[in-house]
Amino acid sequence: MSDLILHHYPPSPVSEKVRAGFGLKSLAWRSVEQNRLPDRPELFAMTGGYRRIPVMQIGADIYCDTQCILMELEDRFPEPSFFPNQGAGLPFALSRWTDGSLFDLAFRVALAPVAADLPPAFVADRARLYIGANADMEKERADLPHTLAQFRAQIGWLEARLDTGRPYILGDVPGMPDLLAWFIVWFIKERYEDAPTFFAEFPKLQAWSDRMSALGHGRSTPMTPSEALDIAKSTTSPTREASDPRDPQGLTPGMMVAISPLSDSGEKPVEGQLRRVSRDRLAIDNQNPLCGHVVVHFPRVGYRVTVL
Ligand SMILES: N[C@@H](CCC(=O)N[C@@H](CS)C(=O)NCC(=O)O)C(=O)O
Repeated sequence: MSDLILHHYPPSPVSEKVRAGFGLKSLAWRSVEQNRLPDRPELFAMTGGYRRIPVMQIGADIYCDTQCILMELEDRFPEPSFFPNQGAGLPFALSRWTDGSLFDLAFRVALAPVAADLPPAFVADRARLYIGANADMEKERADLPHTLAQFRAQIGWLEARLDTGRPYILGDVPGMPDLLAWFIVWFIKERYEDAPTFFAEFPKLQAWSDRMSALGHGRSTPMTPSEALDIAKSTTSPTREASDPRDPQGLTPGMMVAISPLSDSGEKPVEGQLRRVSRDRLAIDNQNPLCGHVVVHFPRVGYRVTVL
């Protein structure tokens, strides 16, 4: 199998979910550091313009969104599982909370107090992405006590869960629920100045956080964006066509489609010809002179697919 390649940047909290997943499964991977602002020509050539981070690449297969990345890692490296304790399915439901409303609160807690001191282009870009076109970080700063009250109560749910005597969210071994809680806690610990005071009332969460940190990130070695591009160009994707006769949208391989996130974040859709259709995922063909032919994979949940 080709190397596992992660396109990310170190301060990215959503990437931390996958890096910790590599740690949980003790995987070796190649680390391609991307720009924090969306100036990523090599990556965009491969993804067809999907702008979020992280993206996983295996040869000429490109996996967008952590839902898709975690599914693929579980398929390829089933042990140790992301779904221990008969936990299949539930963690994806949990991810709609952690990656949705909980992340939105964490974003405000981490960014609002310091927005005035950060590069304006960075703040404007992220505020547009996570709060919307009318984002006002000054207003968010003034509203921080309310945001913290909401966030604190929900972090309290994790503390209550860990107070049942088990070391991890769903029992004695770590799994995807831990990765989901971890990237939020990691984000706040890394970026919120008052994090030590904030977490002081959550001793179980702090002990769990030490265990999560000890999982590590597996073994990574650096790679440049152009090396990753060369790998895509010199590899043929083994992904075969697949269809799903029960698909509610009647999607079938060969159709031209546009795929865009459901959030109102102004992101451009990715267009391509469908190759694989299933209940959980889609894959499209993407052709670009920089990377040749690649197959780009997306999750179904959270994305709208339009037939062109
Ligand atoms: N649903 C996506 C969300 C990814 C996401 O929002 N990532 C952040 C980085 S932590 C991002 O892409 N920010 C904008 C950017 O880096 O251009 C996933 O699960 O992968």
